[in-house]
Amino acid sequence: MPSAPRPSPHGRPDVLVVGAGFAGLYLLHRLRELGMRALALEAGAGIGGTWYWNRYPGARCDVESMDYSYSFDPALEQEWSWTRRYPGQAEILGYIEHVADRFDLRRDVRTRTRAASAAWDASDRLWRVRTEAGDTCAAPYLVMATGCLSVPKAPGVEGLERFGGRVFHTGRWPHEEVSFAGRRVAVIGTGSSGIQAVPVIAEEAAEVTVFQRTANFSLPANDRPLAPGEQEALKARYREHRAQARRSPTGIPGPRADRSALEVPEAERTAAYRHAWEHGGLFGMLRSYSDLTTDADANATAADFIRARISEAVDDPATAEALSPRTHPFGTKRPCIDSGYYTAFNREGVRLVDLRAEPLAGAVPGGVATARGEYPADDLVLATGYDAMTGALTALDPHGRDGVPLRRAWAEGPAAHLGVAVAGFPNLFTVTGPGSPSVLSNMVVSIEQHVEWITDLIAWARDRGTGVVEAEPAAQRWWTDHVQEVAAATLFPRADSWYTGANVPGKPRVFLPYPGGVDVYRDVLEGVASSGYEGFRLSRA
Ligand code: NA7
Repeated sequence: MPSAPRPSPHGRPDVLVVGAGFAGLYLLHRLRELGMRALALEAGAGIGGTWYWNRYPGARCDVESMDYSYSFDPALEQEWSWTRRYPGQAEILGYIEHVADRFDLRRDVRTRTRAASAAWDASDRLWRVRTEAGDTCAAPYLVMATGCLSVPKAPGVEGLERFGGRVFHTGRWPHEEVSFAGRRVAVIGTGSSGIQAVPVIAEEAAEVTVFQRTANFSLPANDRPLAPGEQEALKARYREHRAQARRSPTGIPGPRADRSALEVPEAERTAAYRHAWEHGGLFGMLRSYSDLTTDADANATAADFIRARISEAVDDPATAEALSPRTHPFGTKRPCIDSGYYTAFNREGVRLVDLRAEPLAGAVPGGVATARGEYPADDLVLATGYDAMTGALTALDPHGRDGVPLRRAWAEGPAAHLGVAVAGFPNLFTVTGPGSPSVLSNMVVSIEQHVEWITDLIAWARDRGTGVVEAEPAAQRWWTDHVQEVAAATLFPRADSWYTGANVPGKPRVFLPYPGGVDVYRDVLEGVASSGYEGFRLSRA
């Protein structure tokens, strides 16, 4: 029996990590603790992942700062201070950089290094990764910490090369200050990025024209500076709060609704929605009743409430109606939280173009054209979204056992056992991969869980036989079917969303995240680990 891989005396890492955001950095820390050498390859010129790239005006997390942070080190969470209820991009990036320095992680990160291809070498039991610059590196284990929303989808806007003005993608925003003073700005896309950016751009620009294909549900963020004493009070019970987060459905502690929206009198229901609207952020409203994501009639009560608030906020009734979502149930496309989105349309110079009434023709010299005419613009902001959850994995397209590429294995849709490993791809792991709660949860909670679980599995495999571990096809089928069954019992499949791959032409339509809840999922993963990793097999190569 060949022996298990051990740390190479020549400096070869035990684990190659792709990505140095929240997931990649914690992997480096955890692997070091387990006595393994790890190297992270990071395409960006700096660390931070999502929060390195997304510098668009108004970029802010939709999970509260004291929840959207690492919990693995009690001293870290006590010494760091947040300034606002919802952290902005710069503050989150500053936090990530602090963590990297505090735990001396940068020495194991190679920035400006994009992994271009990866292949499993069965004879040496190594993943061989080639970078875009042509270097190669190898390690027994490869962990994809590439994020769920990191590869912009092709914008699908004709004629960009003819536009002639400045073109920005929200997810690839320049590092230098971008001024819109006195300029006419066209924004295409009304997901979170567009909805966060529009009010901030509108404060500065001469004109903003927002091109909306699908009206989206957006709730007030109710963002504010943290009040004196508020942070200290939570820090005093932070451990308990973190434990509750891990055992909650979304990774954010909070009350669990146990009543149907249809069970309560209308006045009581409206009061509950109003409370959530005025205080709650994204999850407050979704948590008001137990059946908002499973019962269309219950959902309609929340959707009606939000549409009524849009009518109140927007002066022009035709604009208010165009902004009112009617194509999908509330929550089935990622709802947004905003700071002044709807009221931005009351400003002079801000207008909405409803692409359902006048389809987009594309960019033209000096503007954007629809079926009805041309709208002049100096700058074009593409807030058109991502090839979510699988984009970064299929972009690298690792070749597994017998040289089978991941894209071929996933031709009918992604299949990943428990969202962490893929049958036929030994020693390859995905942090917050398809089939895990990921984007339906507080990402940091889910990232920490995956990093801990995956590194434990690697350590377990390393100490046994050849050190090669792989998901079993039957177990993977069971889990992938289970994810789809759970999704089918919800309203999620009723929307054309990036949760289902519907935003990328040609992408197989499969519900990508696991909607069963962080708490349920944690029980499953703990059960698998304590059974000696049932559903995984150790193999010769
Ligand atoms: P999203 O949520 O995918 O939003 C993209 C938006 O861009 C959405 O409104 C799309 O309309 C629109 N879009 C995309 N392509 C086009 C074209 N070709 N023409 C017109 N409109 C288009 O991405 P975000 O970056 O806003 O947010 C991503 C996530 O990051 C967010 O949910 C948070 O979790 C954080 P559609 O709805 O497809 O009709």
